[in-house]
This record gives sequence, structure tokens and C-alpha cells, in this order.
Amino acid sequence: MGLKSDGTVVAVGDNSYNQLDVGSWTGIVQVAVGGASTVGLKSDGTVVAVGDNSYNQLDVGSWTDIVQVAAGYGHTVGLKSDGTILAVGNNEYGQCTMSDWHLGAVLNRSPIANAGPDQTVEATSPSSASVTLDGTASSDPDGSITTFTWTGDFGTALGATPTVALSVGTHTITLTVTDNGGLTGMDTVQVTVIEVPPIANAGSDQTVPAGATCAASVSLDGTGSSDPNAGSLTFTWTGDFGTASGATPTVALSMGSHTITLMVTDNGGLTASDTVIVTVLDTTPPLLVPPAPIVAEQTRLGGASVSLPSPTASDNCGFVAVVSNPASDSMFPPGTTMVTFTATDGAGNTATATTTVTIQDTTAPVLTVPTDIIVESVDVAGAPVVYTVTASDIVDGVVTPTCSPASGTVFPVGATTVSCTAVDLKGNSSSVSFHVLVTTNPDRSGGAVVPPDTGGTITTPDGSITIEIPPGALNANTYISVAETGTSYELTSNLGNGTAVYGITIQPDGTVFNVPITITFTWADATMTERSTERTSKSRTSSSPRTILL
Ligand SMILES: [Ca+2]
Ligand SMILES: [Ca+2]
Ligand SMILES: [Ca+2]
Ligand SMILES: [Ca+2]
Repeated sequence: MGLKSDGTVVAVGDNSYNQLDVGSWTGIVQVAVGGASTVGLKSDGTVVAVGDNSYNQLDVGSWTDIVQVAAGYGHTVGLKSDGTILAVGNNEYGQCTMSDWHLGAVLNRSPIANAGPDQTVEATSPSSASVTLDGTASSDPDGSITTFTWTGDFGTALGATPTVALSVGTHTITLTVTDNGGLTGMDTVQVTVIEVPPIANAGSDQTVPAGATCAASVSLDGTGSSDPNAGSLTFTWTGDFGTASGATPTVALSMGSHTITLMVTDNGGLTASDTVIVTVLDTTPPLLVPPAPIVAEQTRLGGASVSLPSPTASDNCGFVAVVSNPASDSMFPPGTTMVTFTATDGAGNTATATTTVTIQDTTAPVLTVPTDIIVESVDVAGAPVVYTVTASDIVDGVVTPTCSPASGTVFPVGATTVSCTAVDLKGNSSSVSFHVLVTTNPDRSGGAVVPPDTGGTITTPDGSITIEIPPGALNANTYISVAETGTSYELTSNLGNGTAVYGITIQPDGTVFNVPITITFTWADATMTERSTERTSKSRTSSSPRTILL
């Protein structure tokens, strides 16, 4: 018969009375072997027995508080904790009669261990917790507990309330108490240490200005995150920029509002999340370069309409709209007008720049003068000549010109240059001249220069004209004559028909002109001298034809 430390019993040998049927026993603290029986004392003070029961020596089922058992050939004896004796079985020899036994000493009873209730605690440091165990509910029924011994995966601790370090997880801890009599009691307690999740803090919402490319480089801040049990943290940021790691990453964000999520993970694998909103705003005004100052010529009394060149405008975020005041193609008054350009970007940022429009009048009046005037005078002193000269200015309208000699003046015989000048209100002036040729009767010698070096026009209201080409030009006898036929004038010359000489276009001989006729000289180097003239009329034949020496 053998009692194992785990409270079970093994047996070998004669089993004719089933005295070895102890395989199912547990919790046994003592065994006794009788003649053909086996008795076991359980830790709870009860007794079990198997084998020969012919003397009722197995009738121990009602026994309690037994602290020791013994077995004889046909009887079983039990010692109770109070010192009295129980006995069953063969009493042929009075071996079961022990009711008057008086035991002088009470046996020591085992202490009862109490390791406290199971507990679950949060980790107080990375992956572990300091846990206080409590064995103060242990007791000894007849003495005192002298030692508390706790054992577990942490090792061994002593005392009623030791503090031990336990890792995250579930631990079974055994308390063994020993009383002053050296007996022991055992109990177990389960302590579970749980990881504490971290606390995420993605930082304060922030607004940042967009940069030159309409984006911003933004620093995120997760340093406000923590782990209550001081675990290490890893940081993962996600948003429309992608993902970033670390407590304070820098990410590139486009213009607009971005919601970014921070997830922190502690060393125990627990996570927590927080979000932060980052808004990227365009705060940069457009770049505006105005056109150079504009100078335009006045086109009417009120000024001029001016089409303004566009300024150069750009913005970091692309869009920009430009307006001007006054608008392009407005009527600008004479003088200098400030023009203000305003550029506005998509975010409403504005920039202004100015230029000037100056309307000026630098255009002189235009003079209208008569063609050269030929007047025949019966007075060798000359003749009064009346002419009309007008002038107008784009801006000022009609301008009164001044001419010298003035209209109505007596012009001397010969050619006189009349110079006319018109000045507008801005002082712009223009001058034009023309000629007045006063001729006299044919008896007068000498001649007038009409006009020198420029050619000219002679209008003969009537009469005949002979034009001779001077020596050195062609020959001394070169001439062109226009003879009155009575009803008109006929051209004759010795130059042949259709010949052009120094710009004179000669008509064929016999060409008949209707009066009046005009002969035009156009070559530049000719000097036309009227050698002699005679007043003629359609009513009579000229006896002294007018001759012009070229
Ligand atoms: Ca005790
Ligand atoms: Ca933690
Ligand atoms: Ca902008
Ligand atoms: Ca003018």
C-alpha cells in the first residue's frame, strides 16, 4: 500500500476481498491496512474503507473530524480531533471498547491557508504590474501561523502581504502557511495583469499658409500622446498625403482642409486614435506688374479713348483676375490720369498697381492755302490781292491763321511769297507758303520769277502764249506757242509732237484748247522768266504775243 503525495493511493497484493480497490481515492492524507481491509483518512477528516466487511469493520462512512486512523484484523479505529476514539468491527476481545479512553493531549490541527480572492489589475509599468498579495484571511484553529510562503512564476515571496512584480498575463500563485506546530495549509490565487491602452493626442488643429506652389509643408505633433503604464509608443499618421511615422513628422499638404488620423500603438499592441484638422490657406496676394505709363495723342475735344495694355499678373495658386479703373477703352481727358489695376486670386487676396495715361495734343493745325495766284496788273506799282487761308486743329477745331503779307495787301509786280502760320491752344504751330505773281503790260521790261527752282503754274484766262526753251537747255529757238484762232487757242512749237522736255508735256501741233488754258511747269531746275507780257482778250488778236523765256 502506498500513499502518494498528490493524495492518491496505490496498492498491490492479495485482493480477494477487494481490499486493493483504492484506485479512485483522492485527497488521502493517511492509510491503514487491516487483516483484509484498507482504510484511508481524507484531508477533510472523513474516512474511506474497502475490503472484508464481515465484522462491519468498514462502517466508517459517518465518521468526521478524524485526524488519524488505524486498522486491526477485523476492526477499524479512528482518532477524532477532539481526542475521542471511534471504533467499528470485531469486538470479541473488547478491542472496540475505548469509550472511556481519555487522551491527555489534544493533537495539533493544520492551519487553513487563504490566498485571497482572485484579482485582475492593470499594468503599472511597461508590460508588468506590482501586485500586493493578501494572505491575512488564513487562520489556524488551534495555534498561530508562523510563515507565509508564496510561490509563482515570479519566484518566491514571504509574508502575509508581499508585493510582487507580475508580467502581463494570468498567474496562478500558491500560498503555503505553516503553523506553530509545523503543520501546513495551502491555497492558490489567480492574478491577471492586463495591459493599459495608450492615449492618442494628434495635437491642435492648425491653419498654415500655402507656399509658392500653393502647397504647405506641415509639421504634425503627436508628442501629447502617452501610455498610462509608461509603455513605448509607435506613431502612424494617415491622411490624403499618404502615411507618415514618428511623433513629429513633416508632411506636404495641398490647399484646403485635411483631416489627419494619428494611431499610437504601445508595446503591448494596444492602440488609440486621434484626429487633427490642418487647413492650408492661400494668403499670398497675386504678383502684379503694371504696364508702363501710356502717352496717347488727343483725338477729340474731350480727350481720347485708350486701349490699356494688360498688366502682368500671376499667383501662387494659379487663378488671378485683373480689373482696371478706369476701364480699358474709356475716354481719358487731356492731361494725366491715374489708372489702378486690381488683381484678385481665388482666395480673395488682392494686389494693386498703378500706371498713368497722359493725353496730349502735339498735332499742329492743318493749313489750307490757295495755289499760287497770278494777277495781271494795269498798275506798275502792283495790285491788291485777296486770298483765303484757313486752318483747323484736331482738338481745337477752327484756328485763325496769320499770313504775311496779309490778304488785301498791294502786292508788287513780280513774285511774292506769302507765309502763313497757324498755332493751336497747346502752341503747336505749322506754316505753309504760297506765291502771288503780279504781272504788268507787255511794254514793261523785266520779268518775274514764278517760282524759282520749283516750276509752277501759269493760268491764262485768254490770249496766246509762246514758250521758248532757253539756250543751254535745248537751243535758242526752242519755243512753244499757243495762238488764238478766234474761237479757241492752238498750240504750235518747234519741239515736235508729244516730246517731253524737262517735264513739259508737249501737245501735238494744232492741238485746240478750249479757253481758259493752263500750262504747268514741273522741272526743278528751271528758271522761268516772263520777259514780256501783253494783256490780251478774246475779242482781239494779239499783235505782241506773250513770250515766256525758260
Ligand atoms: Ca495548528
Ligand atoms: Ca500600455
Ligand atoms: Ca495667392
Ligand atoms: Ca492740336
